[in-house]
Amino acid sequence: MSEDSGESGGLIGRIKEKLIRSKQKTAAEGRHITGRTDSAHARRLPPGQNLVKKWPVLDLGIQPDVPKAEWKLHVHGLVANQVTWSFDDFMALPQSRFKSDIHCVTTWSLYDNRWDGVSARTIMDLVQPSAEARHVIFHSYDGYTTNIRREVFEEPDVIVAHSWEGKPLTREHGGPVRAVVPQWYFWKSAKWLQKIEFSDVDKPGFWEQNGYHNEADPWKEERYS
Ligand SMILES: Nc1nc2c(c(=O)[nH]1)N[C@H]1C(S)=C(S)[C@@H](COP(=O)(O)O)O[C@H]1N2
Ligand SMILES: [Mo]
Repeated sequence: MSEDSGESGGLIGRIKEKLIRSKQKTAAEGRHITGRTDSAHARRLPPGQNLVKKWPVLDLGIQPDVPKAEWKLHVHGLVANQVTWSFDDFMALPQSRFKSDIHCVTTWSLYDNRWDGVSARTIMDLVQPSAEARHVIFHSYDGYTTNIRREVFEEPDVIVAHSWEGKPLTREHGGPVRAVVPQWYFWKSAKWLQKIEFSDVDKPGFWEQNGYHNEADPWKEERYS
């Protein structure tokens, strides 16, 4: 049989299959949908995620109670200016307000979270990490750790937050202060933040050592390693 015989295994059959696949892809991406909400949704909700309206709580079973008067944030490692901020010091730093979506690896997403705090860029300006500091490690009061690359920390919407929706972060959600890394799955957003370490070597954190991906891009579904 010649290639272009038209039977399903032939050239035309394969072209048809290719066309169908490309149509399915277009449909999945919602490219030709004129209803704006649907296509916006397709671009906003990463694969495998489901929208929730209420914010779930996830932790390792410990929710450390750190009173604001005792809370301190230590920024250290490969930086020109190592700092330790009390809660009052932290509140006196230049403040930022960002709105972002949460995507948790357990498949829930929550849109439009308004965060107040100090942006990662402000922190970098103050502590001046050295060029060799390619990695940022968060250390928390419950012993939790998580790691991101410096470029991820440098994204303009990364914030060390003390408030959510205009109210102080509750203890269950990581108050007094937590990290928020909106572009990554939410396990990278350390609650009850105690230390930010700038390092020349990567240090996989709690979940990264326990089967999660070292990166956490929800658009690439970097869930488990
Ligand atoms: N310190 C600390 N930070 C943490 C965790 C934790 O157990 N301890 N859990 C992570 C995980 S897996 C998720 S999904 C989010 C959950 O944040 P939430 O409870 O505010 O929704 O926090 C992340 N940050
Ligand atoms: Mo999670």
